[in-house]
Amino acid sequence: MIALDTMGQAVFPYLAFNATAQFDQHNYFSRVEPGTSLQLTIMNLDSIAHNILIDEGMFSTGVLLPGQTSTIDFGVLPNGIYGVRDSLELNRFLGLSTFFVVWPESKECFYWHLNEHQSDWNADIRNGVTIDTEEYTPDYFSINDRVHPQIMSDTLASVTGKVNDSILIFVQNSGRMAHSIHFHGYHVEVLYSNGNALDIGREKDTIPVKPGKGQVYLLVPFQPGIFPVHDHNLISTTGGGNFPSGMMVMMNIGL
Ligand SMILES: [Cu+2]
Repeated sequence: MIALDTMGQAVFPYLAFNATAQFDQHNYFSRVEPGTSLQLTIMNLDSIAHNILIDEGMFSTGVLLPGQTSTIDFGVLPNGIYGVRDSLELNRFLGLSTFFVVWPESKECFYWHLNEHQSDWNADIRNGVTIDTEEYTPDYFSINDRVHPQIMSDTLASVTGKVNDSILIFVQNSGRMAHSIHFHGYHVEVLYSNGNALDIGREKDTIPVKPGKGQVYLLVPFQPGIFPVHDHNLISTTGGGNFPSGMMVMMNIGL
C-alpha cells in the first residue's frame, strides 16, 4: 500500500518492479551502455501469476507463477527506450510498469516514467472485483511513481544544470492516456521517438508521448532560471482533484 497524494490521503494497493526483494513503490529503471550484451532477470515475488512484456511484446517472460524466475537474453539492443509492463492491463493500473534505456552516458541524464492511476480501481483489482475498464477517469498522475510536489525531491526527475549544458531527458509513458510534455522557458530537441519517427529532430516546447511509447530529449538551456515542466493536459496536473499535483517537475538552471 502506498500514499501518492500530496495530502497523504490517497492510499491504495500498488505493484512495482524493484531491484531487491524489498518493496518500494518506485519502479526500478536503468540505463544501459550501447554495445552491452543485455540480460534481464525477473522474479515474481507476488502472490499471483504475471506475464511481463518488454518492448510491447517483442520479448516476454511467459507466465511467471509466484516464486518463479525468468531470464531474457536480449543480446545487444539498438539505442532506444524499452517499456516493461505486465501483459494484463489490470496489473498495469496497479503500477506494475517500468522501462530501460540503451543510450550513451551523458553528464546530465534525467528520467520521467509517466503513469496514471484510477485510485478507486486498485483495491477492487487486488480483491478480484470486476471493474469496468471502459470508463477510465484516472485521478492521480505520476512521474517516477510520485506526484507533485514529492517528485521535486527526486533527483532523477528534477532537472538541474547550467546554461549551455547538454541535458538528456528520457521519457516513457506507461499509462493509457497520451501525455503532452510542456516545457516553460526552453525548447528541447527530440533525439528519439519510438511512437512517431516524424518527431525526431523537432525542436519544440510541447511534445505528445503516446501510451506505451518513449522519447529522448536534448535540452541545451540558453538562459538561467527556474521553470516548470508539466503535462499540457491540465487534468494530469491534479491529484485527487487538488491542484497543483500530478505530472509537474521543475528545472533549475544556473549560469
Ligand atoms: Cu504551463
